[in-house]
Amino acid sequence: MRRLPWSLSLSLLCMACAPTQRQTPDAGAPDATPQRLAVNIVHTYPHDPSAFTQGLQFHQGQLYESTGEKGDLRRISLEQAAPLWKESLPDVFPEGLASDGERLYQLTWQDETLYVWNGTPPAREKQVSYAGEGWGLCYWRGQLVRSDGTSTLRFHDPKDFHVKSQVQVTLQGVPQEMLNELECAEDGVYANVWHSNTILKIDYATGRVLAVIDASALAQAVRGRVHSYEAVLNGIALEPGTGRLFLTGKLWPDLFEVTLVGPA
Ligand code: DDQ
Ligand code: CA
Repeated sequence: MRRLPWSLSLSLLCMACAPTQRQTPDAGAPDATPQRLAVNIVHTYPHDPSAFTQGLQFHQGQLYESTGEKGDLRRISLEQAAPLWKESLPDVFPEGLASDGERLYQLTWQDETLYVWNGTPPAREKQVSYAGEGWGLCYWRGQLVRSDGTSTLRFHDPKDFHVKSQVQVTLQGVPQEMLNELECAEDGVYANVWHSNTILKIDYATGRVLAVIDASALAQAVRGRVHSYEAVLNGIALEPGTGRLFLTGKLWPDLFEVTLVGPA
């Protein structure tokens, strides 16, 4: 049997593995103007001011947090700042956190390792390696959505974490970078923009920004009580069933329940 040239066999192999770059179907057409929203604080709850929040996620009726730097996975509550349970991950820098209802998935920043947790309390089931940085993570319709600090969102298969497709996030045609913590909602994915008070709501299919949310009221509320340049808005969790929206920040003493409101 004649062997295929090396480069051809490689490209045939990779037809199955290369992620699909989604194209905006009507690229070139002017984007619809995104909604402009702001946050309204409904309740203020305690948050551990030493928690370098990288992921906030409801899982099986409980609230979990992934903390970075010398990080951990922890179960938290609205009643007290101290975690109810935690397991340290001393050798990595943990990042985004997602739940598929059964398992928790936790990214790491530059360690190229995904931790998969299972059971109550969560126990480490396996580690999967991936290429690139890990910033935010959320789960939507059988896929894990990952941000990595660029304007690209990648859609991973939860089984082996291979990238199935990707989309570029744009606001009226302009790529939006520094997308950090994510939260998957039915009608779009919320993303914190690192070192800003802005949360974007993004269309899964086209990457277009549907809404620009001004969360500066939260930074205002913690002003004078945070003491690090890195103490920025990060942490978005939607409570399944109630739809309550919770936001916090790295090293922030408060965790907020908010509603989104239109411009005054
Ligand atoms: N990332 O979350 C944007 C992905 C990474 C943030 C790293 C921030 C610097 C870490 C230094 C810790 C100082 C408190
Ligand atoms: Ca989240």
